[in-house]
Amino acid sequence: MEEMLLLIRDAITAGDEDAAKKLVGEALKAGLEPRNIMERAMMPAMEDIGERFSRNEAFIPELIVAAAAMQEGMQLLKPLLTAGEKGSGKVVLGTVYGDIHSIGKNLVRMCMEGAGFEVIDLGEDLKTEVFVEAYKEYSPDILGLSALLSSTMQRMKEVIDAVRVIDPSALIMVGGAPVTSDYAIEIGASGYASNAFEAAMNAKELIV
Ligand code: B12
Repeated sequence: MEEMLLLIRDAITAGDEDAAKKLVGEALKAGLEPRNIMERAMMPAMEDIGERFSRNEAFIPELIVAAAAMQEGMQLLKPLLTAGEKGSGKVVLGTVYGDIHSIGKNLVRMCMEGAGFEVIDLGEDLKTEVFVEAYKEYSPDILGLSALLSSTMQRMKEVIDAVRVIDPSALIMVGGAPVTSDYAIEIGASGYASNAFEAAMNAKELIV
């Protein structure tokens, strides 16, 4: 089992989409839990490649192929993660302006759907006005903002302030690698989570 997780991790870091898909399929057949595969093989792979990138040992093309291999593996987990109960509430989700990182946000969507939320995924690189318009249009129970860059995470405060003008009690959750719970409190967010599974749990707690 441990070896299988290591192979998945290596396939993703190497950006081998076919191997990633095949190995995730095999791991599921062997009875490994989707959450285990995600937390112990796929996410560590992205951390590895990110660290190598920081040390100038990996470059953008490697990040791109690793991300593609990760998405390929996620496709197999999606039906399992999203096959949950229904009727928890409505979530509007998106990545803030200037930020095109989508993997974490997509994972949050899957886990929230698995927890029974209807999720409207607005996509990535969204201007503050897009969040405000979507909030008016969908009246979600929760608005979720994702940011992966220390430069773009500051946009989250801008979105929170703009949405609170139209709804002072709006429930807004924030997340993404550079975001901390202290930062979430500082910018006035209603909730935070460091991973997608926790995001779904915290979302449920927020709306009870
Ligand atoms: C893959 C990747 C890319 C891919 C993205 C592909 C895609 N479709 O997403 C590409 C190649 C496009 C990319 C580009 C860039 N990247 Co990049 N990238 C990464 C990498 C390696 C992995 C990110 C990832 O997918 N992680 C896996 C997911 C599962 O984790 P996650 O995103 O953190 O999400 C989890 C939680 O944070 C949380 N969460 C996320 N969102 C939300 C939202 C809510 C509401 C909640 C509650 C929770 C939550 O739940 C998620 C699931 O568990 C990271 C390194 C790293 N360790 O993060 C660098 C990293 C984020 N990138 C970085 C940089 C610098 C860039 C570039 C500027 C590089 C460049 N010079 O062009 C560009 C910027 C592009 C842009 N404008 O956005 C830096 C950021 C440094 C910083 N602090 O600002 C990092 C940290 C790499 C590094 N170590 O230097 N990148």
